[in-house]
This record gives sequence, C-alpha cells and structure tokens, in this order.
Amino acid sequence: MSEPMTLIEFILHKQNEFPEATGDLTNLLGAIQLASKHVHRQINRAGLLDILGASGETNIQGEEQQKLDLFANERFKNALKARGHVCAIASEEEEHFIEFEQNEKGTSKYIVAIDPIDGSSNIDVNVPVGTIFSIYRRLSCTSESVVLSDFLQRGRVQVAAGYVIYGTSTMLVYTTGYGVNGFTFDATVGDFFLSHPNIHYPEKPNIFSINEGYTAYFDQGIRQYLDFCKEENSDYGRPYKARYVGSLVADFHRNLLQGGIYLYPGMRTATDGKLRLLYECNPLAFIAEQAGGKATNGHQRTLDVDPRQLHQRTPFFAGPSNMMEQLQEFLR
Ligand code: P6P
Repeated sequence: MSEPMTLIEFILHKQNEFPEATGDLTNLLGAIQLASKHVHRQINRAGLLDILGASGETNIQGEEQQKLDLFANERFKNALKARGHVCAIASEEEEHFIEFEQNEKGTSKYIVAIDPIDGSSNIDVNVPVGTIFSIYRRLSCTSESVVLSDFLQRGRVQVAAGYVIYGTSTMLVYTTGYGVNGFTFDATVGDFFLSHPNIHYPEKPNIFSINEGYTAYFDQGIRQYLDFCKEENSDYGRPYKARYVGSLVADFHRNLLQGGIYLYPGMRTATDGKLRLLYECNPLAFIAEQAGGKATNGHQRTLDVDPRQLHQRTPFFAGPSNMMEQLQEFLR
C-alpha cells in the first residue's frame, strides 16, 4: 500500500486542479501546520512541564488565560507572520487585530481569524482541545493599513477554514470550498498524513450535543427539540445519543464523523450564546456545509451573518442537513 499523502503534497496536488489557487495559500496552510506541531508537542508535555494551569492573566473575553493559550497564540502569530502572505490576524487572545509589517513585496493578501486553543479550561483535565482558523482575502488596498472591515466579512467569502484537534491523535481538518479532508499527525515522522479524505456527515441521525445544564434558560422551541431527540421512535432512530464534552472542536469533530448535531443556543442569560462568530462559528460552518450539512444561528445561515464586531458571539447550530431540518421545525 502506497504511503498516504502528506498535507503539503495533498495541497500541491489539489493546487494543480485549481489554476486559480496560488502557492501563497499553500504556504499559509503550511504555517498553520507548523504551529500546530509545536502546540501538539506542548500539549503532550503539559502534564510534565509547568504549563498546566492559568497564566494569571485574562484575555479580551475576561477569561482566565491558560498558559497554553498564550503559548499557542504566540506560535500561530509568529508562524503566520514569518510566511509573508498574511497581513493581519485576529485572535481570541488579542483585544484588537494585529497587523504585520508589510513585507517588501507587499504581497500579503490574506487575513486570518484564529482561536489558538479553544476549550483551554479542559487542558488540566486531559480533555481534547483544538485550534480553529478562518482565512479571508484582505479587501483594503495593500498600500494602506489593514482596517477592521477587512475582518468583518461574511463567512461565505472565506478562502479556507479548518481546525486542529489535539486528542487521542492530533488531526488537521480543513476546506478551501472543494470538500473537507482530514490529516492525522504522525509524531514519529513529524508530518500530517491524509487519513480522512472527502469527509461527509453520515446520513443516519445519531447524536445531539448541548449543555443540558442550561435547559431552564433555553427557549421553548429548543426544549421541545430536546424532548424530540429523547423520544423513543425506532423508525427514526430515536432516542438519539447524548454526547457533550464541553470542548467545541472535540464535540464538532465527533459529530462530523459519526453524524450528530451541535447546539449552543442563545438563552435567557446570554441572548447571543457563548461562541464567537469570526474564529469559531464561521470556520466550523464552512466545514459543516462542505461536509453536506448546515449551520445556522437559529434563523439565518451562519455564513450569511453580517459581522459587526471582532469578538461578537452568535447562537450556533451545526450538523447533518436532515437533523438541522428537524431542528428548524421547532424553531419556526
Ligand atoms: P459551556 C470552551 O470554553 C467553549 O468555548 C467551547 O469549546 C465549548 O463547546 C463551550 O465553551 C462549552 O461551554 O457553557 O457548555 O461550558
């Protein structure tokens, strides 16, 4: 059996299929791959190194920053800056977007929105965490400074998006709008290899993922949908399995492979929910749609939402089209 393709070989192979693809995007994804290898190593040593636990600082979200958040933020920032094709990044760990010095060629045509480590509160208890990234073309003229509106683009114009899950194995899953492919990291070789080509949600509804601890705060439609998921109806495969790790990338990835819907609704105590539009929901919505599913905020396609702020939150529902259509019946 021939050796599976590495991530870079795959991108170069695909690049030949799409003449409009340029080496810059290949370079950019290579930078993300490099930084994720460093994060993989630190996570796997976390129990041994003094990077467990909080750094004592808080981020823009007012959340206590785990030391790995800071390490990952620096690694992705430096890797993206070094490649010269990214002019600015927005990070969950940074209050404002960060513009990189224009390289001499002024060819920095991409901007990146990233959550360097999502679910960091799970680090100390050995639950999988993830990196989520979203790539756009900048809109402003390259001879000017980057402006906020370069980041406030609808998710439907993303050039590429993906995530890295640091779990029982480390995987990078991404899309450029031509399907979803997953690559597993082989630490003995130090490279990512194509392990999950052309990922699609399974047809059969299987899992629902939501923090039911907040049921008292959910709208009636959500509560009725949860009752529907738990009803016994063998003709339609219900009750569905309840699975919720409390780490977005882990919950989303399991549902993508096994056929499940992820729900983080707006609620009485947090009308826009908790998840961030730019660097959590838009990239995962791109992946969900490319894998044959849907993603909405309950009444609008996530990728059509008009962003207003860098760190804005949004209710988020993502899953196979059939499960999303079932949910929609309860939200009308
Ligand atoms: P809750 C982690 O903090 C996170 O942002 C996501 O990774 C996760 O899905 C969600 O919050 C969990 O939130 O309110 O259920 O604890």
